[in-house]
Amino acid sequence: MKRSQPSGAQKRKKRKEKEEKKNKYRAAGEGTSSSAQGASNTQATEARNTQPASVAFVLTYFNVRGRAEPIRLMLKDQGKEWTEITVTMEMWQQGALRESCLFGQVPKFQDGDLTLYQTSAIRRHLARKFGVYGKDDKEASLIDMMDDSLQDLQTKYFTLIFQNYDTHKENYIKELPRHLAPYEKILACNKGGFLVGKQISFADYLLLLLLQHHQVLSPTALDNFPALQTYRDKLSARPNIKAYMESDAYRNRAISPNGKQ
Ligand SMILES: N[C@@H](CCC(=O)N[C@@H](CS)C(=O)NCC(=O)O)C(=O)O
Repeated sequence: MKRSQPSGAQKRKKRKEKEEKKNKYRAAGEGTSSSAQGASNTQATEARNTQPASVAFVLTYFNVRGRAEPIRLMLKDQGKEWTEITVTMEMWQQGALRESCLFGQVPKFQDGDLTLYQTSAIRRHLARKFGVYGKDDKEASLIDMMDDSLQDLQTKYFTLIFQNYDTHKENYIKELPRHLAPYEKILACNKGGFLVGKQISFADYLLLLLLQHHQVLSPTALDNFPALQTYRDKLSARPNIKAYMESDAYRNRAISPNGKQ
């Protein structure tokens, strides 16, 4: 049987419904009308208010450090402003935001008319933009290598936090020196004081955060790693990083959504 074609009025109705759905998401996402975002709205609004008109960075993520923190840390260290759209579980579960994200996940990052997903791509995009991707191709490749290895460590850490914290924490801490040793070796050799070369790179932001988070997990984690300690202190003393890490925005933002750390 021939299916009946939707009439013009039906088509218009469908279009209107679609538009309404989109607007609903927009309002919730920007946090201007949704009470679900609570305190985080203030942060997003503050960022918007202090942002020069020419800056159009927008980061969409949950109110945790998680995968977004290396992005935030790089933006802070480089003195950039951005608008933070804080996603609540309630918003996420509604589904419209998830459906609007290319791979159904956040972080989402907007740089003007460019929308990016995938943390690594976002970080590398900003690193190229800010000139923290090495002085030449050789350094860039070494930075990629360091960052990929750090992401391996981050994945191990996330697995512990999200999947088997109670049963595996002790063993994880026992194994940790083996995972930190390569960075100790690199930093002891590199007189530039960074993972690669003589200037900070996007990989350094991830290492600094991983060191901090592992020290929360195990306060003695760096005891036998003098070069890592010096490195942590040096990076943490960079004025913008110091100010950020002493701020409530950073301190009050949980490392993970399940409270494990
Ligand atoms: N490979 C992706 C992974 C992103 C990812 O796992 N995002 C999580 C938050 S950290 C997420 O969106 N979870 C919600 C979901 O998958 O429904 C990236 O690095 O950006």
